[in-house]
Amino acid sequence: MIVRKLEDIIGTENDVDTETWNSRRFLLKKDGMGFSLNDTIIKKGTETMIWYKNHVEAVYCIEGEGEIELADDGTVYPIKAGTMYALDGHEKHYLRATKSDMRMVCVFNPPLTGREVHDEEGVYPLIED
Ligand code: 9YT
Repeated sequence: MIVRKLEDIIGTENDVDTETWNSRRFLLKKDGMGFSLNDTIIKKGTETMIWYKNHVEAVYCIEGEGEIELADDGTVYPIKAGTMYALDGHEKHYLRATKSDMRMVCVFNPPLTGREVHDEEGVYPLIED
């Protein structure tokens, strides 16, 4: 069994901070669960272009407000605490924290391996053994 606390992750190598988001990585590939689990803050007033070509991701908002816009057709879905979205089709999108920081619980399959950050296309690399 694995037990971890956010307070023990903050400030470590599993706390990945960028200009637009801060991801605290609870579970990674090395934990052997088949998925990764992060507690992520999307910073207020930011927009992040994301395109998980190599992963599916489920995102559950537990604090804050914002929106997700699909790049393909411009559909915008509002997000607030209690909203979940799942990128089951590798949708390219823009994630915006409009009114406040948003706090999201993020699950990736295949699992993230460590300190992934988006490349210029919004992609995380697929790291295989
Ligand atoms: C919701 C989302 O995809 N945010 C970007 C960061 C990512 N969730 C991560 O690496 O935790």
